[in-house]
Amino acid sequence: MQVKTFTGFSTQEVLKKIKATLGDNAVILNTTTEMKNGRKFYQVMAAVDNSLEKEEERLLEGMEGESKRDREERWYIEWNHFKDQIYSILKDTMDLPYLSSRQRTAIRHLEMEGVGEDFIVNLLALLRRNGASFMDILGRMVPVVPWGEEPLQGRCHIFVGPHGVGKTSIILKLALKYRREHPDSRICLVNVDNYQAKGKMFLRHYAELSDFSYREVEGLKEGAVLLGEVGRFDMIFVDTPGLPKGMDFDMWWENSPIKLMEGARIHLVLSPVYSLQQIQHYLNKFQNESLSSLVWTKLDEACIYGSILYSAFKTQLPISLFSYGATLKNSLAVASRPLLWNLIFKHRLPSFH
Ligand SMILES: Nc1nc2c(ncn2[C@@H]2O[C@H](COP(=O)(O)OP(=O)(O)OP(=O)(O)O)[C@@H](O)[C@H]2O)c(=O)[nH]1
Ligand SMILES: [Mg+2]
Repeated sequence: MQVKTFTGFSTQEVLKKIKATLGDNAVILNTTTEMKNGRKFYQVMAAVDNSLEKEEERLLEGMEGESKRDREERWYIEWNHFKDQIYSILKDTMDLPYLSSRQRTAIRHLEMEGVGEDFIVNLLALLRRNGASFMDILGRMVPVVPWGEEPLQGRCHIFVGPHGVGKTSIILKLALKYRREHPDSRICLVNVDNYQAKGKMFLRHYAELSDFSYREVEGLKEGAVLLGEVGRFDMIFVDTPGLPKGMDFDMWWENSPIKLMEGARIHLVLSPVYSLQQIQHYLNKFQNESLSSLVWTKLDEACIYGSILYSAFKTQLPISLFSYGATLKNSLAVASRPLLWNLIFKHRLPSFH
């Protein structure tokens, strides 16, 4: 804090001096007056707290020193805002007499579900160009492949996604489902989540309870052992960690000991409880050409579901599974178009079927 006393024959004169010396953020601490040569003479004690300015400076310096990654992330968010505004203007200027009133209602509903402006603009453009029905066009924009069907078939399935989205839960639900459908099958649960002891214990505990094989892979050595064992199992489910800030899936995958598992299907687990902006961030973070499908969890906790359509449309990855409960029983559904449309247009969870 810098404190100074200023003097003058009028308050205006003194305030001017204070402003010139201490700036706009100065505060008056004390004022006294006395008579000098028959005129009122003012003495004003003022102060300014420089620590705030210094903090601001530090922050600005920090921004200048921000990493290329952070800058790119900021640029990406700004670009997305900008794009949304362009789409919104585009949509408003589109001539829409070719839409029936039912189609208009459906589009309004999709907007409220939060499918995103570019989804709506693309839908409108396709409706204008094609004579096909509304649901056909929507279906073509959003790929769905039920879990277990080609091209998602395979012996090894890896689940990736943000912290706490439900990766471990999905694996346990799928392993139990597979066991029910194939009672003599040999199932192996693999943990590559070497960041969190809690998730590891959870998976190992259930593997023991349900008589599944269990492996932990921390480095290349365990990875190579697992590769040698693949043929021993009918189904292998691999649990991975949520990735820390600054690490993209690409980077993690390149150094991952399970990268060499041939024909493994990688599924990105997301939830509609995240905002569309958060979903866009995760789609960016986990973007990888090896991804096979999108798995959606916590449907029971979400209030809108537009991000499910948005993500499938943007990535053209099929939706494969739905999870709609925290319990392991009766909370998993293989994705299908009827389930998806019921969820989007009627907010009906798969459990109602
Ligand atoms: N309501 C609801 N809760 C769920 C669902 N799936 C998972 N959960 C809960 O979400 C929490 C996190 O689930 P996990 O399976 O541990 O998530 P994860 O992605 O493995 O988490 P990390 O390993 O910490 O990254 C747990 O309390 C689960 O019971 C779901 O579909 N609905
Ligand atoms: Mg986990």
